Amino acid sequence: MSGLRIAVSKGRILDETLPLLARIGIAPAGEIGRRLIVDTTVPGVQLIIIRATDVPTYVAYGAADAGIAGKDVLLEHGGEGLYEPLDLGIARCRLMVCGYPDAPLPASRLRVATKYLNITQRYYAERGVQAELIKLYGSMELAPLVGLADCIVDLVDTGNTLRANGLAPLEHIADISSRLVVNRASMKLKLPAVERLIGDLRAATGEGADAPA
Ligand code: PRT
Ligand code: MG
Repeated sequence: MSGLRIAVSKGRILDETLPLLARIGIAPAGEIGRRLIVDTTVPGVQLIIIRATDVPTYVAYGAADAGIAGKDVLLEHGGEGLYEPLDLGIARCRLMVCGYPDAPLPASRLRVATKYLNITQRYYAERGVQAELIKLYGSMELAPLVGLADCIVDLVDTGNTLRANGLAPLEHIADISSRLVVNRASMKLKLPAVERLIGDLRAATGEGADAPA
C-alpha cells in the first residue's frame, strides 16, 4: 500500500478513524501531537491532519490521495473531483433544522443560521420556501436564543446540546456518517494501493469487523 497520503480531521473523526486504521494495520508512527504530517507503521503511507471542512479540498486537488470526511462536509462541498467508495459508518449523527419547539411562523422571511449554506439553500429551494440564510462558523445553537435567526441547520447526535438550550430538532435533512473519499487521478494512477485500502477498510467496517485480523 505504498505511496498513499490520507487526510483526516482532528477531533471525533480522528478518534473513530484510528481504531479502524489500526484494524487494517496502519498506525501513526509515534505521537501525533501537533504534527500535521504523520508517518505510519506502513512505509509510504502518511496521514495529514487537517480541518474537517478542508478534507474534500485536499483530496480533490490531489494533495491527499484519500481522505475521511463527514457526509455533511461532502454534501456542502459538492464532491467534484472525488470518488466516495465507502461508508465507514463512524461519527454518525443527523443533519436537522432545529429551533424552538412551538415557535410561531415568522411574520416575514424565515431566517436560518448555519455553517451549511449550500445544503440549506438547496433544502429550502426544493420546498419553495423563501429563507434568508445567515452564515455562522460555530455554536449555531446560540442564534435563535438571541434573535439572530428563527432556526438553525446543524448536526444532532444525542440532542443534549439542543435540550440544554431549550431547542429541539424540527425537520430531518439527512443521516450523516463518515465516508472514505478518493482523488479521481489517484484512483487510476495508484489503483492497487487504493483498491487495497478500500478493500481492507470495507472488511474492517463490515460484518465480523470485531474479529481480530
Ligand atoms: O473544528 P472544526 O470546525 O474543524 O470541525 P468540527 O468541530 O466540526 O470537527 P469535529 O472533529 O467535531 O468533526 C466534525 C464531524 O464529525 C462532522 O463533520 C460530522 O460529520 C461528525 N459529527 C458527528 C459531528 C457530530 N456527530 C456532532 N454531534 N460533528 C459535530 N457535532 C456537534 C454538533 O454540531 C452540535 O454542536 O455536536 C453538537 C451536538 O451534539 P449532541 O450530542 O449534543 O446532539
Ligand atoms: Mg471542532
